[in-house]
Amino acid sequence: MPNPAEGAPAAPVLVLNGPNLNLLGLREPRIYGHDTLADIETLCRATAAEHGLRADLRQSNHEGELIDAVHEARTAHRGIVINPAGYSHTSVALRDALAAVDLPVIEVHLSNIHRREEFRHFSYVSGVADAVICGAGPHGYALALAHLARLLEGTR
Ligand code: CA2
Repeated sequence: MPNPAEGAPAAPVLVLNGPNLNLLGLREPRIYGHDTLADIETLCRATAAEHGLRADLRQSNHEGELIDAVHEARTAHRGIVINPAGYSHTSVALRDALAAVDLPVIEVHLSNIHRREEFRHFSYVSGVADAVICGAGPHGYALALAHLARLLEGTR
């Protein structure tokens, strides 16, 4: 039963996944492993709960929808964990949106983008992220949520 003395529950955090991540577990297991996006979302919900957070999960294949989700997070969320996928390497617009929202942002990549093709080594998002985690597979999302929880400690 909610305790009225504690006020409204704290806003959730947003876990945002970019293009093609809906195919996880179905193709390219050598690079991205066997876990599906649903598996990762389950992990995120559980990890968020362990840290006293609630996670909202979203995935889109469309740059504008990702940007809209970031804008909505301004008022609806306390922080963002984002795997921008291919847009990491191309999207000034997504970077601008993340820079504009004034929320903690953790960037996650399943693979180690620095051990892959040269065009993946640069991410527009990294320069506006509080932390960047790559190469840890799905566990990277758990690390990101744990770090976000630390950043949010004492805030509501
Ligand atoms: O390692 C990551 O998490 C990436 O963000 C994944 C992106 C890639 O463009 C980035 O360079 C690194 C690609 C996501 C596509 O995921 C697929 C999953 C299964 C089959 C095909 C693509």
